[in-house]
Amino acid sequence: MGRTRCKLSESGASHADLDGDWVALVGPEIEENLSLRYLASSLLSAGFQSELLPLNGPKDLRPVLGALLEAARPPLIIAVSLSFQWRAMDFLELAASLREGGYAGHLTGGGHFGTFCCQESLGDFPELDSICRQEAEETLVELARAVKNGEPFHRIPGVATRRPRREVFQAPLRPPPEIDRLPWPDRRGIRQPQNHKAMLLLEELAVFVCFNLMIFDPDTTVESLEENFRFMETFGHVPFNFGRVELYAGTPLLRRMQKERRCRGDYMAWDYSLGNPTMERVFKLAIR
Ligand code: B12
Repeated sequence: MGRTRCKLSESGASHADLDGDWVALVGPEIEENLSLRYLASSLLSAGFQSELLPLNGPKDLRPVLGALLEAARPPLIIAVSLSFQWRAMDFLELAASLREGGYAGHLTGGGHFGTFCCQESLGDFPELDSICRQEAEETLVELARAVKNGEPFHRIPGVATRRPRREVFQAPLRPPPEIDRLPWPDRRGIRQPQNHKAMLLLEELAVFVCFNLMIFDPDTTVESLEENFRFMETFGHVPFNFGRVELYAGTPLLRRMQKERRCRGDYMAWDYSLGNPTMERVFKLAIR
């Protein structure tokens, strides 16, 4: 079969060279797939690299299949998005083709449709090893650990799988994770061109916006300031102001800055210097 190649890291830079165990996250990437990007950041914080492989329609099937079957190191887990019911057949077709092509690793799925139809999907598609039901940040990490260590995974909360006699077994669901405790979604591949494209799209749709740009923050660099300037120049007709990120009570940023001993003042008005001395001078010239 002649395969079109889909470069791994199509959606942006990969975290590393995928020399360790990695998880392939395959799903639609129309705009940004927040579901997969939350899963990617949780995997990374548990030590698993991942790749996001967009499968936006049948034309992506062959390139994605090629990238997965020809990867220098096969993924520990291939996780397919079963969020959208009307797209489920594309992803299940991918699962079947992966098995035909020789992928012998763990194949899981997840998302709204998978959650509610795990019984039927696992019954009808022997290619799937498991389905992660509902919010899956913790479930997928625990599944990856179990698969890596060759441990049983059928009792991991949230996992549905087939038992030896082929009946589907659903472990109890877990309570949804606390959003504040989850790592920020992985936004690799989202750069200035995507933000500019989003603005143009909004304008086409006659949606008018204004901005409060926090161009100075504890970690501002010359490059990040220049990037913000390019945005202001390109969209100068849009109303905006700009300022510095302040350290408000109760925020994770204040906690971090206190831990790093970078705060001055007291709880009524914390102050700080920007980490980059050049940027601190620019800030003083621009605002103070
Ligand atoms: C944002 C959104 C969109 C955005 C998606 C932007 C993007 N790129 O992410 C846009 C506007 C593009 C969109 C389009 C559509 N959407 Co929509 N969308 C949503 C919405 C409001 C939020 C989804 C979201 O990001 N949630 C936040 C993330 C973090 O949570 P999550 O998605 O639940 O993901 C968690 C778990 O479900 C699970 N999980 C999810 N995916 C996967 C994958 C794997 C491998 C694993 C292991 C786990 C897993 O783990 C995640 C982390 O905990 C939901 C409603 C909802 N409240 O969920 C509808 C929803 C998902 N959309 C729906 C529909 C129908 C559509 C459209 C078909 C509408 C249309 N007719 O065109 C299209 C389909 C587009 C396509 N893919 O082809 C339905 C799906 C119903 C179904 N089961 O099919 C929903 C549930 C709304 C509804 N009740 O009708 N949508």
